[in-house]
Amino acid sequence: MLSLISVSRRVVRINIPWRRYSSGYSDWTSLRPHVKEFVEKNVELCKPAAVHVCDGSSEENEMLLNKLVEQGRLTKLTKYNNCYLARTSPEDVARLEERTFICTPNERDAIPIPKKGIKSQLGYWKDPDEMETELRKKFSGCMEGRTMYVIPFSMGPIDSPLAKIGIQLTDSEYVVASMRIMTRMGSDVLKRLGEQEKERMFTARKDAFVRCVHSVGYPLPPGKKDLEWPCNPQDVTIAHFLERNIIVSYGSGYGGNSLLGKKCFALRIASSIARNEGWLAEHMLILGITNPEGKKRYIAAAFPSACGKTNLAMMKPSLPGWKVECVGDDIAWMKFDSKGQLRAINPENGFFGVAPGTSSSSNPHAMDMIKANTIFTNVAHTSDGGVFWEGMEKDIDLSNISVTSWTGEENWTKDSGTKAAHPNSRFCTPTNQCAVIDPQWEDSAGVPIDAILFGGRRPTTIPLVYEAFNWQHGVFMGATMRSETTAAAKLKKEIRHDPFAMKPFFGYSFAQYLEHWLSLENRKAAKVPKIFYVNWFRKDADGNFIWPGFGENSRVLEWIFRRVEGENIAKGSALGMVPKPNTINMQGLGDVDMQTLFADNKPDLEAEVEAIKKFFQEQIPEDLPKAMKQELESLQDRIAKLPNADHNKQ
Ligand code: OXD
Ligand code: MN
Repeated sequence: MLSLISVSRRVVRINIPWRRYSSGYSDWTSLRPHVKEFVEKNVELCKPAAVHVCDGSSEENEMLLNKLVEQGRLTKLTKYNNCYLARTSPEDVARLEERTFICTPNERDAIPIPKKGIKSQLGYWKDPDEMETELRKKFSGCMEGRTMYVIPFSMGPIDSPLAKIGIQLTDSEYVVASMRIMTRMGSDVLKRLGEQEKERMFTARKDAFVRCVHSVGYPLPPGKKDLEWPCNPQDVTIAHFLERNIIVSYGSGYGGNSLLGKKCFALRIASSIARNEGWLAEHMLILGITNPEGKKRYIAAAFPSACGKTNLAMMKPSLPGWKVECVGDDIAWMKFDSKGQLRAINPENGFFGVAPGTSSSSNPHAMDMIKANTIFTNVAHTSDGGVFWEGMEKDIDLSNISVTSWTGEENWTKDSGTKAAHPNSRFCTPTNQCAVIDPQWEDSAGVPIDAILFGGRRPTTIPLVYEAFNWQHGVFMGATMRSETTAAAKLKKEIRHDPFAMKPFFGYSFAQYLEHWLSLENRKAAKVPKIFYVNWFRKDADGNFIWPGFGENSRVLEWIFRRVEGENIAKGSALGMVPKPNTINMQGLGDVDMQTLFADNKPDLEAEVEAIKKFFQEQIPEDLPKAMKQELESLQDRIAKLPNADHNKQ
């Protein structure tokens, strides 16, 4: 077994260059024995020049930020309070799905085996032993000349029974500073780990933390010059060892590949743990919605990237008297409580939001919250010490200031023919800075979930909103989610399958994932929530969005709220239950072509069924649950019964 991921009990005596720093748990002697062993083994392999155990203090954070500024990796943004800008290598700007692997002895447990000759769209598998051998080579001496940081972190409020602890080793100060925003990080987590061990003394494994190892993959032997943004783009590998709860990431400093608490732990590893323990780890925002009478409900919603999840999570409702509050914008961990109520926590402690498109009109709360304690990455820099990106044109007067683009192009203008900010540029901001953060967002029991929304970017075919007939149909709706890629992601727009918005984040086979979702309905006393599908992006014949979106989406949330309350305002259609005429509140909203917004276009729906059929046949030819085949057949039958012209007029 390789030292990188070994959990053997052998104690290795090596001379560790522990860097004593500040107070608390930065003293390595206080580490729990199995944490110490995990660190020691990786020190032996990676050979860092120093080791620093992070205590999470503000002094430590300041020290790291100063170091990053001195290295030229962060620029202080003088216009705001304690904000910084990072510019990565242009080769290290996004998640790399094709370099991200689920490692299980049996391929079928990681991804459904596709039809012969077809490439799986549902993840990448590698044999764990082969992957270990590959990683051992990469990690051998990879931290030479650098400090290894030991980051104890909790996904979820530290005292929550739903929370899970991880320990990440990294050689990137940017990662430490970002993990401090995105997770609960530091000495308190090590303390909690110790308590858990005492609690679990006779019942469970003692080493109950997820092991995360990250390196930028650019060692610094004596005499070698560092890079402005160290990384190793040719060699990026991100591996998840499901059976041992281990994540290893090499070669990239970009957040999606290096902040291992987020997609790697809270989605991939957690979804697999959740399946084994009977809960759900999902790519979903969580919001609380309160009606004018003061009644509150919570909703979880899954949308593929670039569908406005963060905007919806913090939306300012246009409907008078309604309030939306944010619990989280990206990930939900959900579990049925003893009364059968589904409860959710947001395992994160920060927002890692896409900057372009965020503006005072699309997300005013986000624009306010990012003015303090934020690390921006790959946005443009203004000469007055601020930031700029595509979409901010109305928020900032550029007439007297100059803009330096994310690549360092000075005096950038909209006529430069380049982007000011990278399309995947980000803000990384503490959650509690959001003005509409929900008062219960850190409730250790989680908030009660009464509705689950799926959605996508669909210019045709899919109505503004529809509801599942039942749980099985709702699971089918999640399984068949499709969304248009944005121009930012690809030049040619296409509609891609993205089941449950989890395509890049499944921690285990999608076929088994479906079985797990289907089984929840049969759990003892479980009250499964209602499931809905929304589409803000339907276009008219001229290519214009029909629905105004943003704050006006509160009208759709109102309809969903009323359905949860049991109001008789839905009627059957081919896809599911749609609003009865005039049950969506249109007061104060000008003319909207509701007829086109809800039109069942038979040829489009037939094409949809064909696309789903092909997806199932090619991607999950052997392991698709029977219930999904039944749902597809029923959908096909309902569509066949539609008249040949537009029907279902509002
Ligand atoms: C994200 C994503 O970064 O879904 O949240 O891509
Ligand atoms: Mn996401």
